[in-house]
Amino acid sequence: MKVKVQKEEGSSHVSTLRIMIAFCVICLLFPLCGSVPLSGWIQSPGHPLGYEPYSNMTWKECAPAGHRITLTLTHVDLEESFNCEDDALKVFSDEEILFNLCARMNTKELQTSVNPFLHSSSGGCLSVSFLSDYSNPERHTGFRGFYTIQDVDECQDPENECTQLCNNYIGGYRCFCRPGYFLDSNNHTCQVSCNKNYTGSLEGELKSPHWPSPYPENSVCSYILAVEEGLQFELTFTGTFDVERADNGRCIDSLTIKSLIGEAKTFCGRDLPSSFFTRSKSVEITFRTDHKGTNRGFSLSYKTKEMKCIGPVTPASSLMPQLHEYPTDGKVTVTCDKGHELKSELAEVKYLYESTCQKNGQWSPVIPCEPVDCGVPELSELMELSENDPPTTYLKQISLKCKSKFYQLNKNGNFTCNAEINWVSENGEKLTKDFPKCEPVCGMNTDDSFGGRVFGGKPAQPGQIPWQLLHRASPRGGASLISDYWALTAAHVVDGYESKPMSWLGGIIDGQDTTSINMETKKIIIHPKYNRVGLEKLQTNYDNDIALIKMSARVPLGKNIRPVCLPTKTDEAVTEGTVSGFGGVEKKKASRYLLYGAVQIYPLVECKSGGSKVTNNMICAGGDGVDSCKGDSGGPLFFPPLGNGSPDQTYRLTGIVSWGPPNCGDESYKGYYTKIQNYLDWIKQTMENN
Ligand SMILES: *[C@@H]1O[C@H](CO)[C@@H](O)[C@H](O)[C@H]1NC(C)=O
Ligand SMILES: *[C@@H]1O[C@H](CO)[C@@H](O)[C@H](O)[C@H]1NC(C)=O
Ligand SMILES: *[C@@H]1O[C@H](CO)[C@@H](O)[C@H](O)[C@H]1NC(C)=O
Ligand SMILES: *[C@@H]1O[C@H](CO)[C@@H](O)[C@H](O)[C@H]1NC(C)=O
Ligand SMILES: [Ca+2]
Ligand SMILES: [Ca+2]
Ligand SMILES: [Ca+2]
Repeated sequence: MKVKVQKEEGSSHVSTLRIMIAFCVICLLFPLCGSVPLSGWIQSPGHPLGYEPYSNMTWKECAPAGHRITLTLTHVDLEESFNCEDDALKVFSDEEILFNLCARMNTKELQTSVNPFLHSSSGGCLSVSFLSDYSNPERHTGFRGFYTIQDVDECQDPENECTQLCNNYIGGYRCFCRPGYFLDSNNHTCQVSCNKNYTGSLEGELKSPHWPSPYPENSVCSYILAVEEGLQFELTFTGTFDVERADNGRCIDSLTIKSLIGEAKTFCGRDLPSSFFTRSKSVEITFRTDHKGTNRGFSLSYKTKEMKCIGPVTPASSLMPQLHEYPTDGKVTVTCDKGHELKSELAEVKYLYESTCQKNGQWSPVIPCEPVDCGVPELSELMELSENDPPTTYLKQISLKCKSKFYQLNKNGNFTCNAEINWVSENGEKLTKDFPKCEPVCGMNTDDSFGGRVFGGKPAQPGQIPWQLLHRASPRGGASLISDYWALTAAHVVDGYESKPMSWLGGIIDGQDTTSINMETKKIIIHPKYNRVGLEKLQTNYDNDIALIKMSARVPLGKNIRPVCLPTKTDEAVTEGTVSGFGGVEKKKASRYLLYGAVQIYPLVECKSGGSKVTNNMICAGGDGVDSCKGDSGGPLFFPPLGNGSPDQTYRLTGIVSWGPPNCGDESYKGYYTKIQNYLDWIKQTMENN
């Protein structure tokens, strides 16, 4: 089917006539009537007799720029169906559906709820589609309506608002301004002409437009003050100052004063700004206003003054002499503040130079005083900075920590960069490669599920006695790790090995474990008073049965291998402890597994079984079927008994398994241990010197 447009076709309906008259009046009012197809009728095929099944009619019209199309339906009578699925009249504006109509609609209904919405956008298109299905149970007349193309009154549209006055015309609109204003290049905003160039003027007054009446909206006024070199301006605000400001203090309108040097100053509100010197031979004053408000503006007077310089020449410095202002050609000595220095090669001395006040009010030369930089310190392999890439200049703080949780710093790890370019602690100690130190955390095990005393020889769990070391080959013996390099053992275990490297195992509870940590000795130092007896000096009476072992490499501390603490000289004598080792059980020579047991410690006088060999350098202990045997020698006797240690009560080495009567475990016999407390100085000195 074709688009069907009929012009000025007569109709008998009275209401249609009324609408037509209205349409003709519209037509008369607009002179464009003749040039574009301004109006016309559209109707369904066969109207008013009735439409056929399978009718299909479409119509589309587009408006020129600044116009829109309005459609007025005078008559709608279509077969009624749910959602107008059978026969339908659809109206679209720019491809978007406005209405989907069917059934019979009276004129009132059309005029109130349909026609007011049937129009295109400005410059847009309106289209109609009419479709009927295969059957018509009754005769229906179809639809009829007329369209007009009209100018859009943009002055009514808030989005196109002109800031002052608006004039609508056919095909467009124009903004215009009240007298005294001009239209901005955006064609909508009205502005005042208020720029002024006062170059060469030595004094005068400067006011906002219309002052003291309210200043105009939407204005940007730029004033220029400029004089010759060697002079500056003094600006003094006079009378009322009233520039619109929001409640939150933000400037809605603003007065901005920008000199050649320094930051621009911006003023608003009602407080009269105090007078000031521009420190510059020229200034640009900008006054900006928004689209509303009735504030009164500003008035200021300007005068020229001789140029002066002011301090500081550069941040973090002081001047000699110290004055409020300095005349041109005046000289000052600039001294950098503590912790700051001159990085420039121009400076002969590292922290002071002379500067001269120039005619332009600026100092020359200006060399910045920069904070000294301590740099990233060199640290031991066990230590690191708490932060990556921390700032390292004057007064900045760095924080050190140990990389491994099995170590701890022996001093506070906070250091500050001082003026002498050193990292120093709160107490003034200098940071060096050897200070502070990461020291192994001693006397801690991984025995957290354990509590209470333990009796009898029981196998140890991994990490339960992490300081226990084993020499598996002959002579089988034990030792106790006391740092990440040193271990303590009995002298008789290592006698004869001082010049041969020995191989010790750590982190081990099963003597056949092949995954244990293997340590080679670098030095074995037997106590100088270790008592060898007999002609060939092949025997010993076990006095001073103690030796220090230094490993050839740092022991890799971890969960299962950690040092035990040493006692202090003031520790009270203990009456109980735990002894451990891979020594004999019952009649066997050696145990495959690390065993431990609780022992009672007795006063020496009660240990008569030891006979004449017993000295004050020994501790005697034993109990409830637990004793140290051959093969345990060199191993630890420690306190508190295993299971009772905590961060507040760390495990301390009380004794070294030394000797005992041949039948170990015998109730009446005791074991003898080297008393660590008697050797603390020797241990400390030997470790320091080797
Ligand atoms: C109506 O006619 C138009 C072309 O005149 C066609 O594109 C459209 O598919 C037709 N619609 C139906 C339902 O026949
Ligand atoms: C303002 O109007 C002029 C002509 O009246 C036109 O040339 C110009 O493009 C318009 N400017 C804007 C921003 O619309
Ligand atoms: C102001 O006027 C002076 C001369 O009177 C001129 O050199 C200068 O360029 C002008 N400044 C501006 C911004 O128009
Ligand atoms: C070290 O400095 C950090 C912050 O850098 C602080 O949290 C900590 O308390 C300081 N430690 C000491 C012991 O002063
Ligand atoms: Ca039908
Ligand atoms: Ca218009
Ligand atoms: Ca305003």
